[in-house]
Formats: sequence, C-alpha cells, structure tokens
Amino acid sequence: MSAIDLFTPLQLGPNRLANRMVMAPLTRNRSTPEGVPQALNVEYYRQRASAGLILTEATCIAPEAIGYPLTPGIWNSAQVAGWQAVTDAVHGAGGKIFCQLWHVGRISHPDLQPGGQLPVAPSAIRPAGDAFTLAGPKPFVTPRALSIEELPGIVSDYRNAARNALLAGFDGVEVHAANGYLLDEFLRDGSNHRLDAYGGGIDNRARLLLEVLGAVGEVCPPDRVGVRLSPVQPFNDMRDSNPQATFGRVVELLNAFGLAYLHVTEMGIDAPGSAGPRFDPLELRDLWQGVFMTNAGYDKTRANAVLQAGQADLVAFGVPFIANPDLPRRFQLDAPLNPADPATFYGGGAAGYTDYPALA
Ligand code: 8OZ
Repeated sequence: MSAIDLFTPLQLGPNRLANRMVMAPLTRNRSTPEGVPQALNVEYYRQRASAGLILTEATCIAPEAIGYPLTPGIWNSAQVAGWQAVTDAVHGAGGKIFCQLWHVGRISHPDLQPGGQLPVAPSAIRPAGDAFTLAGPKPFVTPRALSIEELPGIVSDYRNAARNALLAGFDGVEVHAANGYLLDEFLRDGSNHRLDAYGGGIDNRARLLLEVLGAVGEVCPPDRVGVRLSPVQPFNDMRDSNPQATFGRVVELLNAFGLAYLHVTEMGIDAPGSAGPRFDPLELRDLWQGVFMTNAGYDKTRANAVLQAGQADLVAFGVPFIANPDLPRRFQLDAPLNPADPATFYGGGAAGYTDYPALA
C-alpha cells in the first residue's frame, strides 16, 4: 500500500501531470469532413483540461487510415493548424495533451477510402460486422493484405504524423495499437495469418509496432510517446489464441524503448461469452518497467485502490469525462456525476458534447 491517489502529481518524462486522472481517447465524430478540428472541438478539450493528461480521440495518420466519418487527421497543415488551436486552449487552461495516432486497417470501407480502394490489413480476412459510412452501416469488405514492400510507407506515415503532432503543440503522442485497428491486427493471430517476417511468432507479429515506435522515436523523444494495447478486446471481431503470451512478450519488447507509459485497456476482460484464454493484466504490469496506465470502467474508489496497491500509476476515464468536464474536481469533492447520454457519443454538434455542465 502507498499514499498515492488520483490527486498525486506525476512526472511523466518532461511533462508534469497535475493528477493521475487521464482523459481516455474518445472518438466523437465531430471534425470537419476534411478531418480538421474546429472551434467546437477546441471548446470540448478546453473544458476538460483539468485532467492530468488528455489523450485525444483517435486521429488518422493518412487518408488511408480513415475508418469512420468526421474523425480528425494529422497528416496535413490544415489539420495541424486545427489541432494547434486545441493544444493552445488546453495549455492555456493548465492541461497536458497527447495526440493518439491511428490507422484503422481493415475497419474501414471503400466509401471512406481515397479512390474507393479496399482497406488494408495484415491479411485478407474480413471482420464480421458493419462499417460506419456516411450512408449508414455497410458490411465490412475483405481487406487487401499489405505487401511487405508497403510496410515502410505505413511506418513513414506514423513518423510524419508524430512530427506533425509536435508541430501542432502536443506534449506527446500515443500510438494506438489497440481495439482491432491496424497495429493490433498485426499483433493478434486471429487477424494476422502472414507467412513473412510480420506474421507467425509473436516477435514477428510485433515487428510493425516496434518499427513504428522506432520511427516515431526519431521525431519525438520516447519519453513523450505512449502505447495503447487491448489484449482481450473482442470489439472489431478480434481474438488471439494466447493473449497472455502474446502481450507479455509485446510488453517485454516495448521495454527497450524508454516510453512515457504503457496504456492497457482491460475492455473485454469480462465480456459475455469470452471465457476464452485466461488473461491477467497484472502480469503485464509486472513485466513493464515504466509508468503503467489502466482503463475501462473505473470509478474513483476502484481507481484509488489500484493506485494504492501499485497496480497502476495512471487511470484513464472515458465515459465519465464525456459527461463531466470537471471530473477531477467532482472526484475531489465527492460531488455527484452527470450521467452520460450514449445517443450523442458519436456525431452531432454541441448537444452531448460541450453542454454537459461543470459544477457551479
Ligand atoms: C468507438 C467508435 C469508433 C472508434 C477505439 C477509436 O475503439 C476507437 C473507436 C471507438 O479505439
């Protein structure tokens, strides 16, 4: 047991976090059609600057990385300018903010791709389910397997996006390697059936992620880079035959990079019908030699308990930050929380986005 709680500051590389409460990355589908953050998005993030650290919504690294309408990007100068207004607002309010770098892989649709092309993936395996297109849900298509010659281009897109993130004033970046998107599709054996150096054994499946981190590290100091993993997240038709072994080895490999933190979401751990392979996130915590961020369904009591037990150093809160822009203050005062309205999570305007009230 320790005296650390959610309100104990944390030095994270060069960034001093005022508290241990992280705003989780939250897709809200309210950018312009060109993927540019706008004034409404600036206001949303500014309202939430009392989080110790804000992780942006997943942000596309290239036009091919897009899988949902109205999600932001960070590959061009208009997007960088849009994000600069966000980071200025958050910094002006005393906060810290990292940009989450995203390539959706197969979780897309030709309607959302440049030139109507097929989405790309490690292997040509169609996920069950529907893509969200501007015309509504449409069944996922079978993606095109990336050739080995194309992978340096993907790595380079991550490097470019990280460089742009720093140009836009972000305090760091989080590489999104979770939830069934491209990097996670490489990590897990349900979606990666490759026979080359990027498939098969775990070290091969982790190769693209490690190359991405190497490239991002060329333009952004590693102590300003985090990684998000989701070992048992079934979302997006994901599975792995042995998540404990896969992600244990991934974490061992990640130790070499001197990253700011490792972010592990426990989503899916008690999903109905997921009595699949055994998984204990604490084993990853023990293997990891740096700052450990946990996530998924925590409230104040459970979050303080894991911090005090040394089972995590940071806790990311998603839905509570949607509905409570001043969540740290509410936790500090034990004030009641606003309930969140799922009907306004994805898409729309200010309603359910910037109109949740702060305490008087
Ligand atoms: C919900 C809806 C759309 C995208 C993730 C980026 O799961 C997402 C996402 C979540 O990481």
